[in-house]
Amino acid sequence: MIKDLLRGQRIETPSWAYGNSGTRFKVFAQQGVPRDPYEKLADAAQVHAFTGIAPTVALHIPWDRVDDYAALARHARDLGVAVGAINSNVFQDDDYKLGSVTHPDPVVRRKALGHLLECVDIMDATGSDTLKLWFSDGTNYPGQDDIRARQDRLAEALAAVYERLGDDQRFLLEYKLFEPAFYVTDVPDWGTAYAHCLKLGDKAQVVVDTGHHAPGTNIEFIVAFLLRERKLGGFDFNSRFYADDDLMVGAADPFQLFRIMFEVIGGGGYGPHVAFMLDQCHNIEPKIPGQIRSVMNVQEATAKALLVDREALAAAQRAGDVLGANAVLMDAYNTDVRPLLGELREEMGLDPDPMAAYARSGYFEKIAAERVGGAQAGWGA
Ligand code: LRH
Ligand code: MN
Repeated sequence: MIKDLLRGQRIETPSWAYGNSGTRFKVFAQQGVPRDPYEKLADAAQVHAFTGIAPTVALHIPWDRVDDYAALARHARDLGVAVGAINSNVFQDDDYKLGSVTHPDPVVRRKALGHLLECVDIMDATGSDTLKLWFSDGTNYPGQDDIRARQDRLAEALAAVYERLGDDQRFLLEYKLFEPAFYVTDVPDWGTAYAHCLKLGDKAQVVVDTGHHAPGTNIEFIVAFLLRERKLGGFDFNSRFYADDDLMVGAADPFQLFRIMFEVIGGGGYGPHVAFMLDQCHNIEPKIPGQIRSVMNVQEATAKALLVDREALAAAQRAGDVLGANAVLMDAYNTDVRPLLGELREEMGLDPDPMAAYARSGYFEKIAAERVGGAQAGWGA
């Protein structure tokens, strides 16, 4: 039973995790980094080949811009993966200094909306059903712009994108407390994202990036609430010690990831209608192993969450047995699920140890030798 549920797990890796990334202080280049979206897909296919549960890859436009998106989607299929969410980018153009869809100048707003609609065209061309919208829009000083007017502009753009979506398509609106804006961020929290999506309809849902909250935020509460409202569209999984650190999911706080997956499973969110996406940057560690480890971290947290004895938990909760209820959850969390997952991988025809199997495969040595010359992919920031 639990193995069947784990066998059906689907985690989406981000194309940008395979490219160079860093901080404002330094972007460290690495050997063998892809030079184009085709090579990024090839690396993502390795993560699926060794974990068996990472069959889709999120793209980011323009970082993954190509002449023929249908050909790119075919290339993905030939590699055994598929194009997942299309991520818009209205945060790197000089015109967007004061905002994109919320900019005071309607000319800039129209340009930003044009990009969002282009991303829907790319969904049509690649067969993707999900558009992920994150806006860096915000202000840095009180008085810089009118908070309410910016919300009106945002709502207008979201309505236009919503209108353009096909019947089987949806968009996920991402919120973030701050950065790059440091006074007001126009979509700063789940409530703002939820309110905008509620007004629009079922094709608009909220994505929870686990690095986008104020310290101390109970993220699993947000997850439980959004699931109850049928407004949880997906996750951008990563982890952090301080701010939007974009570290490997589960690395900084594996217990939080377990609590999140516990609420996902309990709230009916463990299924194809919720996108489990990674959104990470491997600034210093090797990228493909970093993604394999991240997928395994989500898998381990999921296995532990599936092990929770929910009947015993419900009984303890009904009885007001605080310690008993907590113990039921901690028993599952403290269970070593690695032997179970090793068995599952063997039953799936995979090596029980994906990290060791990838290291033995020689793939890194191959790409390090082949990918010489050309411009390594990155954020281009
Ligand atoms: C913003 C964000 C968003 C992406 C970007 C790569 O911080 O989380 O999801 O577009 O990272
Ligand atoms: Mn994100």
